[in-house]
Amino acid sequence: MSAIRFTHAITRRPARSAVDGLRAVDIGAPDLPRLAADHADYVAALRATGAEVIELGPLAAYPDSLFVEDVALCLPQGAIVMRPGAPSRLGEAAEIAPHLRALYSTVARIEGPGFIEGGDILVTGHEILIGLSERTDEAGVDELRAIVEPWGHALRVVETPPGILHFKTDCSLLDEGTVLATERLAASGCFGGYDVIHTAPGEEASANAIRFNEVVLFPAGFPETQARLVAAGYDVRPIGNTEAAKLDGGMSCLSLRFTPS
Ligand code: CIR
Repeated sequence: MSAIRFTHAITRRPARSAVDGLRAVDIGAPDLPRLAADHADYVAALRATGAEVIELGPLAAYPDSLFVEDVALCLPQGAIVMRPGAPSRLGEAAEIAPHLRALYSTVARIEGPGFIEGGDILVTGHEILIGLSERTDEAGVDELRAIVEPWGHALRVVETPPGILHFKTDCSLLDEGTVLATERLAASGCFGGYDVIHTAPGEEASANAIRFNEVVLFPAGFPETQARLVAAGYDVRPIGNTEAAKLDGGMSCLSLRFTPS
C-alpha cells in the first residue's frame, strides 16, 4: 500500500461556543473538557508522525470552526479557500486564508455565488471526487474546477446520499487507491476502480478516518471496522470522537493536511 505523506497539518482548538455547533440531530451538547482532550490526542497523533502541526486558537464567533477541513482544500500546487454552504460558517473562510498564505505561494478562493465545503471533497491518487450535498452545489464545484483543472487535476462529481452531511462523512482515503466506506455510500457505485473496505454493520459512524503518513487516525469505539483495517495492514490509532460526533464531526474534519508548494 502506498503511503500518503504530508509535511504539515492545520488544526483549530475548539472554542467554548462549540456547544452551539451545528448538528443534524441534537443528542446533547459536547462535553468541553472531553472535546478538548480528544482534540489534543488528535494533534499529538498527527505530530507523532513527524509532521508540523499548526494549532490555531479558538474562534468564539464560530462554534464549528474546529472543523477546519471544511474551509479549505490543500493541493500540492496551491490552496483554495472554500465557501461554506452553512451560513453560520461562511466567515470561517476569511479566518483561515492568512494562515494558508503564510504557507503557500498560491492561494485561490471560491468567490460564489456557489458553495463548497472540504468535507465533500476526497482527493485520491487518481482524481478529486466531490459529493454534491446540502453544503456543496454545482456552482461551487464549477468554480473549483476552473481553478484545479489547469493544475492538472481531474474532477469527478457524484451525489452524497440524502441524509448524509458530507460525502466524507461516509468515506475516507486509506491509500491512493483504497477507500474505507459505508456500504450505503459504496452501493452508489462511486468507488469503481478503487479497493473498498466497508465499515462493519452498525459502525457506519466510523467511516470518517484519515490516513496521515504511516498511520490511520480512526474514531475509537468501532471494534469490528478497526479489526478490518488492522487485518488489511494499516497502523490504526484510535482517537476519542464521542464529543465531536455530537456535532457531526469526525477525524478528517479536524485538520487540513498538506505539503505546501
Ligand atoms: C457542521 O455541521 O458544519 C459541523 N457541525 C460539522 C462539520 C463536520 N465536517 C466534516 O465532516 N468535514
